[in-house]
Amino acid sequence: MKISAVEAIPFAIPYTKALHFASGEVHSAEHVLVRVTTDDGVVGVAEAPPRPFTYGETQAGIVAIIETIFAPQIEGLTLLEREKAHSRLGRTVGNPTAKAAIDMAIWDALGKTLELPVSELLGGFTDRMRVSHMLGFDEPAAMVAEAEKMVDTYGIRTFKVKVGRRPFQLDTAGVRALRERFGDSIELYVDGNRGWTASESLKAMREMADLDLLFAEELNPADDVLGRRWLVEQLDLPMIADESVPTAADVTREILAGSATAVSIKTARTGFTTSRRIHHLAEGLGVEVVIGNQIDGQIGTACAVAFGSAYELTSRRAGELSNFLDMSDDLLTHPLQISGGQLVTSSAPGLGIEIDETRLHHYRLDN
Ligand code: MUC
Ligand code: MG
Repeated sequence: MKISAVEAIPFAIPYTKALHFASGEVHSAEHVLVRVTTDDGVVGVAEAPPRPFTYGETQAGIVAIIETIFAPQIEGLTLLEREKAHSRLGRTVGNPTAKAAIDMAIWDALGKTLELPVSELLGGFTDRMRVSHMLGFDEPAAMVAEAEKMVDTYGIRTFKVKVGRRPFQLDTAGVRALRERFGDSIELYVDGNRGWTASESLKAMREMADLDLLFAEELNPADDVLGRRWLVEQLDLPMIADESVPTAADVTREILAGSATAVSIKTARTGFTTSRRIHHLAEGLGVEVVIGNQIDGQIGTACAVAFGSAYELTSRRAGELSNFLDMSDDLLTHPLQISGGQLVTSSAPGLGIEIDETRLHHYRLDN
């Protein structure tokens, strides 16, 4: 049960379809595979997806901080000393995805050691989640075509539409086209990735007032505290905080300040140990949560569905679990399968996933 090694392996897998949104774009999954090995030979895995435009982490930076700062702090702890690991990683400010991947790899190794699925160790509420698909910037007709493919192929009926362009009509036209094509057979919400000002956000949301949106996420800058509170007061739908709440303390501040009314939980950003704290906090504060996607590959998605299905609150809404569909390949021996609009969490020990060593050898950047 004692952790003997923490490794950080950079890899890159191209996307077949790039995702464009207000704060950036992703063409290749340049992630870091984190492997935690114990003295009795158990190996836990997770992946860290750097989002330089959001948190300032880069692939090289994640490898460096894990190898030089985090691994020496974690090696020697047992798999049950997760709070000690959390406390030691917490001495360093920032670096959310590097910390989260170490935390989740420890949970995976613990589940394998105890021969229990992580999702059941976390809470065991259900074994599946409905899936929400993210539609990046595009022409309205192309967005409708992509949504049709998701409905027909995977049964997905919830869509998060990226917005935040100028003029805002570029985005509202796409959302309207989706509602007109599918009527009330789909759920729709929008995510601005901080692209608009508060007043642009209000104008855009008013233009979409008849489109029955579920949520609006991070429409204007995270540090525009008063603008965000003003928007919450004007809008009659939950405002999700995403980039503005990378920690549990940020969730407390945003919700109590009245500048958000719902929270995106991303396991890629807060692992299992901190996501659990955020879940409990959201439950206590009585706010909705959505399981978000940090543009995860299949390893990260397995983590997100394991966490999301563990609790009633996190499994109530569709989780963002489908970005991996746009990758040309991945690292798992058994690819995740979305069908009937749902993703089932593995019932095998740990995260229930296995790394394909041939694929890892092919895509890793350090050999
Ligand atoms: C999202 O919900 O914002 C895009 C940027 C990022 O940090 O995460 C993704 C998805
Ligand atoms: Mg977001």
